[in-house]
Amino acid sequence: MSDGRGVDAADATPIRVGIIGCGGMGSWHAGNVAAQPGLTVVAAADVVPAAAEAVATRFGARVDEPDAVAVADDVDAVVIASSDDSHARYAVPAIADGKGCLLEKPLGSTMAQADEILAAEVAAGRRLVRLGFMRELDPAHVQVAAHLAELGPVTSIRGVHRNLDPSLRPVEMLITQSLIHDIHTVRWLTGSEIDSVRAHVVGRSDGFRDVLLVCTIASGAVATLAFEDQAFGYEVQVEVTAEGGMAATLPHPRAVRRSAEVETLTVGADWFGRFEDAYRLEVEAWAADLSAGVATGPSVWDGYAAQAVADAALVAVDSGAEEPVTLPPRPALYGGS
Ligand code: ISE
Repeated sequence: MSDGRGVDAADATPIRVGIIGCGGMGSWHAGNVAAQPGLTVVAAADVVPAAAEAVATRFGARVDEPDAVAVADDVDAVVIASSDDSHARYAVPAIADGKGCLLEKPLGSTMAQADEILAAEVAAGRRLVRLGFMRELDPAHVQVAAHLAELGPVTSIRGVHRNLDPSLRPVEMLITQSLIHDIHTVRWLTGSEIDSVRAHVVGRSDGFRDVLLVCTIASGAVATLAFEDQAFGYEVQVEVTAEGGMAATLPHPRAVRRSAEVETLTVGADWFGRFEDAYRLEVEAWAADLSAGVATGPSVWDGYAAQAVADAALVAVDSGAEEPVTLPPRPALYGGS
C-alpha cells in the first residue's frame, strides 16, 4: 500500500504480509492471504509464541514480535487479528508507517482505543485500513442490500445473532465484540447513523445471557438486534422491512438432508463455516486494495460509529433508559464535509 503500486497483482512482486495475532481468526486470514497470487505471508506474530510458530511453519514465514511486524521494513501490509484491546497498539504504528491493514473488528474494546485509530488514519491523510465487518461481503447480505435498493426506504430491521460459545463472556464483550457486527449491518443497510439505543440484558439461571438492543435510526427507521450467547448453534440473520416490501437472509445457507420422514438442515457451530465465503472475498478485495494502493470497504469511520453505538448501549445496560449516541463530525477522509 505504501507505494501505491497500481499494477496487475499477478504480474507484480507479491505484496509481503505480516500476520499480527495468529489465533483462530488470524490463522484463517493467513490461509486466505496465502491463496492470493499477489500476496505472500512473510511474518507471523502473537503474544503466544506457539500460535505464531504454527502460522509461520504453515506458510514459510518468520516468527517476529507483534510490535516489530507493525513497522518492519520488509512487511508491506498487515492483518491485525490480535485481542480487541490490542488493535490500536499495532494499528497506530502500522498506519503511521503507511502499511495497508486488514484490521479485525472492533476498533478496540473502548472508545479511547477507537479514537486513537481514527486520529492516526486522519493524520495519515488517506485510507489505509479495511475493517473486518465482513458481512458486507457475505453473498446473502449482499443480496439483501441489492433488494433494498429496489424496495425504497427502510422502515425497520430485525437482527438475530446466535453464538455457540463455550466461554461465558461479560456483557461488555457481547456488545463490543458480537453485536457490533449487527450494529454495522444496520448502518450499512440503511446508509444512516443510529441516534439512540436502549438495551435489555437477560441473565438465565445458568448464567447465559441474551442482549436485546432497540435502536432508533436517523432516517426514522427502528432496529431490534437480538444476541444470544451459548445458543444451540451459530446463526446470523437479518430481516429488513422497506416501504415496498421486505428482504431477509435465510437462516441456513447450507444443504438440506432428507432421509426416512426426516428433513434436516445443519446448523453450524461457528462463524468460520457460516462466513467462509465472506472471509475469502474480504481478503480478495483487500488484495485488490493493496495492489491499487487505496483502501476500500468498511472503514475506520464505520468502526468508530459502530463503537459509539456500542458505547451508548453499555451506558443503557446500566441506566435502563434510552441513551443518545454522540458522534463527532465525520472527517472529510470518510466523506464528511
Ligand atoms: C466473533 O469475533 C465474530 O466476529 C463473529 O462473527 C461473531 O459472531 C462472534 O460473536 C464474535 O465473537
